[in-house]
Amino acid sequence: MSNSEQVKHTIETRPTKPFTDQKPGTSGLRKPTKTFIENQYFENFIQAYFDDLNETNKDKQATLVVGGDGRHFVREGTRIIIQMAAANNVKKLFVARDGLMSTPSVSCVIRKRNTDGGIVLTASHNPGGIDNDFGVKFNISNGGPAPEAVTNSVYDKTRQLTNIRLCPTLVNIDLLTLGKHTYEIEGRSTPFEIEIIDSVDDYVQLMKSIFDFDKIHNLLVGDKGKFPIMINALSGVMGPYVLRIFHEELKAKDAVTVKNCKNLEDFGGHHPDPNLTYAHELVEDMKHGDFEFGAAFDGDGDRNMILGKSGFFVTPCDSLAVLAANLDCIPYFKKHGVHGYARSMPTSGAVDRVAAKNQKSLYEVPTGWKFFGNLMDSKLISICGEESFGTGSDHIREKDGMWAVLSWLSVLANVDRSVEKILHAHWTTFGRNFFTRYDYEEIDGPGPFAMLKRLEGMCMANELLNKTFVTPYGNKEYTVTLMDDFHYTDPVDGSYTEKQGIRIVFTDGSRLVFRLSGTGARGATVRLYADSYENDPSTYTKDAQEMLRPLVSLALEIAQLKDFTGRDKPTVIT
Ligand code: VG1
Ligand code: CO
Repeated sequence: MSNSEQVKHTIETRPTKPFTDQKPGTSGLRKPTKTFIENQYFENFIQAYFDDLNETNKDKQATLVVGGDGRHFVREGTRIIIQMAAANNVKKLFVARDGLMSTPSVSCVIRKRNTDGGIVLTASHNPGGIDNDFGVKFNISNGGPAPEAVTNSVYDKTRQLTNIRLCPTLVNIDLLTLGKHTYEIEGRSTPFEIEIIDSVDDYVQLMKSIFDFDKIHNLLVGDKGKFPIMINALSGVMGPYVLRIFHEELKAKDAVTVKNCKNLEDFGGHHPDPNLTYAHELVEDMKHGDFEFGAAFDGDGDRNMILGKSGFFVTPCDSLAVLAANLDCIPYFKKHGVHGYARSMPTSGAVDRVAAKNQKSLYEVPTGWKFFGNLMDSKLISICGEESFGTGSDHIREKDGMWAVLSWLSVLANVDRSVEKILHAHWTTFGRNFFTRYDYEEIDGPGPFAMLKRLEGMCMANELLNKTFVTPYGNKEYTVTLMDDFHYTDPVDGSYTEKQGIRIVFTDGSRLVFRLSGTGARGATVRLYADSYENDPSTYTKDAQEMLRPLVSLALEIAQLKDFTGRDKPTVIT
């Protein structure tokens, strides 16, 4: 469908008052949904973004993609962005049908259609609905999350904003029907264009160019017998992607059981976060042993959780390492080669061992996908990941849940049909990094900040260097070889980032990390990460929590966590 109206829309300039708290965190701006809806809070943030875009583009008219994860206010937010884009010199908007597009898919569309960037309306793994969270992420022309230089500049503008611009008469746009529309805007020499695009098409084509779909089809329903799997979309944006890829493209409806593929504005009241706590339904479904493989995604589809038969859990750190070690199972990497690997700082060192064996470079960056972009653009890395259930490659510039699942199925099709056996073989070759993360979520008051402050002071004074601790649990000894506040200089553009987490490294290579979450919308969330390495094969089948108990107990002691936070146990353990 194509339509071109004759009416001229006028631009209205509406006064507003600036907000002081619109600083984007690890991945966009996240706040309670009501905060976004009230007092033009959302409009202000979007206006600051357009102001910044027009300033950096020197008023060259931009083309952008808009999509979201379907949570409450995504569709209305999409309509507001349309009205504001028309009034802010945007040439063209590619709008996802019904406002729905996964974060990786937005990245794909930005790259494929050469746009200047995109806006993703999502608070990702945070719960949705009128009483929960909403969020906005900006992506740049490489398809990746805006780097800090951009988000800081937008933030500066949010604090000075005096008015917003929009075309209030641009209403009743049919977001459900694919097609192009052009609108005449008064005061603009060029018309404003909108194209409603399919949410899934571009992305599916990209996946088909990366993976051997025939081979995955054969794994699922081929001559070696059915390979039943379970996919749970947690009522996020991934439903249509799952149905299209597994049922239509891979023609594997018989083998692929799906759940929660209908997108809900409040994700059914759940956290759309694929981990053992919040994706409990998948864990239960897997326990019976009827499925060889299980996976879940987060609200916006960039995270993934991988389970093997009977719920065998693959930690995201191991998932990254296993994929890094088996990239030759994926046609894309055969064609493009494999540059280096990267992981976020708190992610376990499992992938480092694969890098060492394969003689590839390994980069360690701060938490947040935005730090991988330059490394990929400069062909320094091909694959990267975070302990927070994020895995991806340089096919786009976001982490990609579906890519991770198709990568795993490729490994299962080529190496061994058992996830558990693949992991055991991996540990036999490389040894095993035991890893866990404790989250203490939504703590009120200043305690968490004071705790971090004290740890920062300990770093500055080098207080713990060479100190030996006997752990309160298990009488194990640990000697500190490094304690610092992680900072990072981007090797490509030299940009510098500091205070990215307190890191304590021990002589045996074990590590503890403490940081505050940058994605929460209320209170403060403390994250504690523990990583230790074993190369004694008798330990490989041991329970990670059991193995890490001494290290974790030491962490709690060093940080005096209970005293500062009032919490004696975490809300989530992964
Ligand atoms: C968390 C994760 C981080 C991830 C970020 C965005 O950030 O720890 O690894 O990149 O979420 O993921 P934080 O600051 O809360 O620890 V997503 O899927 O919510 O955009
Ligand atoms: Co996400």
